[in-house]
Amino acid sequence: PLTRSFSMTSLSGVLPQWEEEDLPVDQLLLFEVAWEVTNKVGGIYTVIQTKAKVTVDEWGENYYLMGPYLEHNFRTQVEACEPPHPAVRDAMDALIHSGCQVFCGRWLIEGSPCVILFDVGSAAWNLDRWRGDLWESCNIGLPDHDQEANNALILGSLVAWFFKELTDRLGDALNVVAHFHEWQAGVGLILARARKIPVATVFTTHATLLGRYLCAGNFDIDREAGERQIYHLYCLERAAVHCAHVFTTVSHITAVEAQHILHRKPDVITPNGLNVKKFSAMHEFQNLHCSNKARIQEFVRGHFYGHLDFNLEKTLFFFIAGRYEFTNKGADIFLEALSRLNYMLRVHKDDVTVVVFFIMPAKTNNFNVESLKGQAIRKQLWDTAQAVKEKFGGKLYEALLKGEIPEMNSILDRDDFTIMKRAIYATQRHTLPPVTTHNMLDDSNDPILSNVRRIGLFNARSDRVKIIFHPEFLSSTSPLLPMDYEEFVRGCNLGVFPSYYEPWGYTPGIYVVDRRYRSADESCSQLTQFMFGFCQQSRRQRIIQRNRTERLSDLLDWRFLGRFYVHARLLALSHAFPDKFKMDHAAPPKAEGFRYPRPYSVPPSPTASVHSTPHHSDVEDDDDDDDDDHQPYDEDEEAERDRLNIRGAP
Ligand code: G6P
Ligand code: 1S3
Repeated sequence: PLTRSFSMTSLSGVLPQWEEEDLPVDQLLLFEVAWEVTNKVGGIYTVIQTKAKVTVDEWGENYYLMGPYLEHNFRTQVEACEPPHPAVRDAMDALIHSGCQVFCGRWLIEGSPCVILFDVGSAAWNLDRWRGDLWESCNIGLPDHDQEANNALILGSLVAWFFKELTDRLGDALNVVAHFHEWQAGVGLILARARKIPVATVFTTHATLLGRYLCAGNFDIDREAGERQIYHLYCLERAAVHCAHVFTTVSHITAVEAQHILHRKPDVITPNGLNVKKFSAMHEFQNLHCSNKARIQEFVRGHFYGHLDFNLEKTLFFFIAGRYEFTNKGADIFLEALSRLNYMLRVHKDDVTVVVFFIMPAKTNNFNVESLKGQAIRKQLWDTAQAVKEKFGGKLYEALLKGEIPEMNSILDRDDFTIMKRAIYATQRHTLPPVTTHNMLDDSNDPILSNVRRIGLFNARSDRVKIIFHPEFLSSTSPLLPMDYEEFVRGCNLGVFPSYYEPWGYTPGIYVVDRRYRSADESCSQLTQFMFGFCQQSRRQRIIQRNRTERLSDLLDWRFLGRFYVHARLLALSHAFPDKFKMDHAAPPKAEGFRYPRPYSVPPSPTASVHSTPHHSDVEDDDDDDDDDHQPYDEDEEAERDRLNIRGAP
């Protein structure tokens, strides 16, 4: 038998060391199943997409992701190919020969993992039969009208069928680990277990259904689920949790919630990581901030055409992004705090302007004309400026060749002035710059727009806080704001995530708004103070804060956090195939001993910066000489330090 053992030691000042034997991946196939594979809906997409690289590094061609086939996603994100493993190909073919559409390809992300995608629509004719199968196996009945539940059933039935075909072909040659994320993928797990298909199963819940609905309080969970008409979904979720060999959640707080709501204590906590890109010097990502901010500024120039009476050099970009759950994600208190911030900035006659982006997908009917027109006008002004510059430059050059300094007033003729005047006239507008970039399908009931109307933040000239609601996830191919989310985040100054319900926030917590022991109003005041304080920082102080934030990124690196997944898989194997896989120490690895890392390349920050919360000094600075918070701040040195910062040599 193969015996795996884990032990952890933590060394002061470094990541915990974890000695482990590698899994015998050549004797295994790993499948991860999720509704968000190649399909961005919320945070699970980020988990799966960023984790792919470390998982492929470990598992190579024996790793597959599975999810729904959506034509647009496949066309834009996947390169079709044959599955590398013959048994996987044969299992896929078995489904295809029975009339189902199954696709395989390389997902074009870092690591290029193989994906197997199931066309749910092509198998919908089986729905009645599969509803019956589900009832037979676990007495969960799904109502006809619930499209989401039916899609989950079809995907799950296809996945379980696939595993049956696969394991029949593999025999004892290879063992299969199947990791399912969230209830939408859970049906596959329930059916696989009910049919005694020999796969080791892991189920991860990223957020419980009822948690999303309820957020807090004591309640009768069955009654609540029934009243909200999600009882059947709750049953699917709970069944998947209890069928899994190993159950995991993404944070301790969600583990507590799962214990109460789903009645199983998670075996392992699998915190979410990121595929952290290491920079050899601080100025690299500072420069990235600068170049990406310039792209956001370009967009803002177009969006606010005719109203650009604010100084873009003194404009800060804030954002909130994620699944459109207005209250859970804290968009409600964010808007309220922005309204208060607007008032404070106006009263203090501050010359700072804050442009705030809400990136939350809602139902839309494409971009609106006014937003597209703004970018077209900006482009026209740019082209005009370039044309005049060319002409001016050409004439100047000719004159200099003749040894003359031309008469500057006559170097451009009347036509040039006409072209420029017409370009300026085109920037006249009789409406305020739009709050939303798209045509909303339900404009009047949309929670963000309704609240914007209530607080009156309509992008008026006098407002110091401007709002842009982009109700679609960002994409580098957008004709409006062609940027990836990662680039956009880099270009912004502050992300604001004041969630009320959040199993795992992908943010390092520079300011922490307390939402647990305070009223919504108190949290809102706290958030307003944080944002107002941020607006009062100098550029230099923001640069220091960015340096510090970047240092925290090691906390979220999959190279460290991926180990919890390794542990969960091994635990599942030891439960499913106890004769073959044994674990010496069943205790999961701990993250104790993690210290905020301080790369050698980081010089002591020379300048004062505003404290973040919680105060970092206990944790970060106790044995380091970076006592910059206590240094006097010298405004005169700021420009020079900026210059040095660009060169990366302070
Ligand atoms: C980076 C660049 C600096 C730039 C600064 C702007 O640090 O290296 O050249 O001045 O970003 O920061 P801000 O917080 O004003 O966007
Ligand atoms: C959930 O997705 P969400 O954005 O709806 O899962 C994410 C990944 O585990 C998690 O980060 C987030 O808190 C949850 O909310």
